[in-house]
Amino acid sequence: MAHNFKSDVVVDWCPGCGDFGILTSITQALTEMNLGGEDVVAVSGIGCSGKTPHYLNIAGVHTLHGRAIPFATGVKLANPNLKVILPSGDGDLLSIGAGHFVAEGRRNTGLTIVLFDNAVYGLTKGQAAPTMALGEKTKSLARENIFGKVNPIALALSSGYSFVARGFSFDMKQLKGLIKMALNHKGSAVIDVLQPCPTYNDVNTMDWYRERVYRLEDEPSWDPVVTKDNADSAAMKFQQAYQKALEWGEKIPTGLFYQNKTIPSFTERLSQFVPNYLTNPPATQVVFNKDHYTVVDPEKTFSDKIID
Ligand SMILES: Cc1ncc(C[n+]2csc(CCOP(=O)(O)OP(=O)(O)O)c2C)c(N)n1
Ligand code: SF4
Repeated sequence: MAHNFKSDVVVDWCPGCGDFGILTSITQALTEMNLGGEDVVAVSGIGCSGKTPHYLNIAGVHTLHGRAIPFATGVKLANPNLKVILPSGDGDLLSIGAGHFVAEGRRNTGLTIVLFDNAVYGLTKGQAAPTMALGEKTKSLARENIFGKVNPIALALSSGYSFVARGFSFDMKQLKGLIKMALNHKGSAVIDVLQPCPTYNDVNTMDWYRERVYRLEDEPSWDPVVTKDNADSAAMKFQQAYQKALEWGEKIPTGLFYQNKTIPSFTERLSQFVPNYLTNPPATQVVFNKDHYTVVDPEKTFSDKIID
């Protein structure tokens, strides 16, 4: 029977939370891709969203607040054959983890970041997250938000991510498709997922989003993918994506904003300097024999670096 990726852990999110749609989209995407439990690792930070690895029947790490990206980078570099997915919050990835978020765009390691964007810090009772608009007043704030808003799509594009998309947690068909595309993309991917937090955010509700979101793929001329054959158009496609990133209000675009298939991934760049790295990565090497003695020989590994 195909792996369905659902764990037995009881899900304790509030009724109506957008997290449910994201979790279902992830499990459906992994199932339809015919992956096994040993092919994927989930890494999250702390938050309601950060609980997602517990609800997936795969290896996962619920790591520190803001540190999902560095942890996931280690997993991917140790074994580039793994698909590494980061289901984590807007606070986690864009506030305390913002420096790592930018660095990951520059590296293009091959992570699939699923950004749970509810505009609040859900787990700590609804403070304004970096994606909340300036002047917004939710029921969990004593006064209107006095911070400016980070635009996750514009930030991801400017940081160099080679796959940038937006989903909506109540459009699981589109979201599932975007997750599959992101997991098949060799560089790093960000999917900003708009999701209601009915407990603390009474402004950006399910209906608020439903009235505004539209799919980019429904626009006949929309073509956001840069391939070797059309590499010259990369700048034009980037600008078109950036313009769409600024569209927010009466109409909010969802779908694939930009994908550049011509940028080498970090693991490919590393392999130029480390022979056999991609075919024999560190996490798949035999490190001890049947008697449990180490077979690692540092002198052999580093022989060319040893100064007599
Ligand atoms: C270093 C550190 N600072 C602060 C916290 C407290 N904290 C826990 S979760 C959280 C915010 C979670 O918000 P978000 O990432 O948006 O996830 P959500 O709960 O909305 O899914 C904060 C500030 C912490 N655990 N560790
Ligand atoms: S607090 Fe908000 S984000 Fe957290 S589980 Fe409840 S509805 Fe979802």
